[in-house]
Amino acid sequence: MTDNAVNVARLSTIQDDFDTRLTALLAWEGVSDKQVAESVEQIIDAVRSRGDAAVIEYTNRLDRMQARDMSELTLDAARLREAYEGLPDAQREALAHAAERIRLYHQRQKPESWQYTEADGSVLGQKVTPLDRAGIYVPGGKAAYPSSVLMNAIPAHVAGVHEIVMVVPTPDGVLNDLVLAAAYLAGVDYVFTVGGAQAVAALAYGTQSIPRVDKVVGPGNIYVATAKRAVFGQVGIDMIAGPSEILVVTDGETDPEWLAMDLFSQAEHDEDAQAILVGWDAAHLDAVHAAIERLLPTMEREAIIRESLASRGALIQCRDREEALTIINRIAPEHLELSVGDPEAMAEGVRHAGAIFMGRYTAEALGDYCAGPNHVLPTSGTARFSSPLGVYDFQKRSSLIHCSPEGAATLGRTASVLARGESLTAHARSAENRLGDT
Ligand code: HSO
Ligand code: ZN
Repeated sequence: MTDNAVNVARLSTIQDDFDTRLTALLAWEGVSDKQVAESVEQIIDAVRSRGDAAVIEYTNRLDRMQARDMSELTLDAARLREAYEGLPDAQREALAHAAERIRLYHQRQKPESWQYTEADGSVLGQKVTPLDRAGIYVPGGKAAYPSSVLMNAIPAHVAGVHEIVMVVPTPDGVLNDLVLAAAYLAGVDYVFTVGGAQAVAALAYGTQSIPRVDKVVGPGNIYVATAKRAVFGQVGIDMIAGPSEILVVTDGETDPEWLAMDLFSQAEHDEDAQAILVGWDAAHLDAVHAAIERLLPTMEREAIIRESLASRGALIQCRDREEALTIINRIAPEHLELSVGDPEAMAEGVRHAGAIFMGRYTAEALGDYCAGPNHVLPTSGTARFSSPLGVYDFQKRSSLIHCSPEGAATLGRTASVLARGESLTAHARSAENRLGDT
């Protein structure tokens, strides 16, 4: 190997220490920095007690701005439309195409209210209601993704959320027109150019200018993630996302260069991103490894990809597709690419994955932008118990109970016995009042 050789772990399931090595590779420290937690706490307290003034101070200091009041940190609907209309045609059309597909997909997710009537005329049901207000955090700087604006705001809009408030830091006052255009397309109502823990605190508690929301969603750096965790309970949050991940399964028949680039596509997000390939054809894994070596020097984000592959990447050789399935379910990846000839058959065995990309033509990158499904997905193995961001995250359910006189009598007898068993006499008598003559 030359000095420049790509360092990516080669594992095989026949190694005695395979399990230990896989566990080490998957280990990920969540948000747990004491100093960060302390300064976030301070920021939240300041915003709670001093509102706009504290938001302006932190924004001026941390984002090098000179705002005197919140109006200078507020963008109106006209500014968003202007950003959209000013885009080069190709970008405007691509953004609109993506938004349209994401909207169509999410419309299918809309859960309906339901109810049923029992024999005695009592009615039971469930009523679905959108949140009044949702807050969407959009990172600035290197992770400013217009596609993420669409993925966060469109489900909220489809859910029927009354007001969508977006916050986005603009260090040095630099606005990203693609982000603003995406906000326009997605139906965002207000945009404030603030970020960090101060923006999350403002959304959670409200200030004189920033309306208090019911749920805060969207990715962010460690300060944002820590702040979201801290305000959880005061408001809802979507999730605390870890670095992006992809697990690609190959049957040995996909072009090795396609697979190398699919791995790069997640690795280029950041040094902590995780790209893993699993296959049962050893010669093919060698071919992908060679393709990685060949293509990496051509990548703009070569250094990030190189570091991501070296620290968290792997090419895993397994015995057969059964064993590949065991590995998939063990990892519970954010993105799973089944680059095989019969993805439907294989997908039947997949129990844990944020999103499943089926077949050789379905590059994960298509899902990141415009296939339609959401790209906000459970990471770090949390696909074991959670799901992609969706319309249901912006709605909640209320139970409905409407007793007929007969129903009140039947239920009253049962409730009375149970209430007396709990020594709660008012409960019992409240139920007994409605027993009627029956
Ligand atoms: N793969 C990222 C989303 C993204 N990719 C945005 C490109 N832009 C997390 O799912
Ligand atoms: Zn991506």
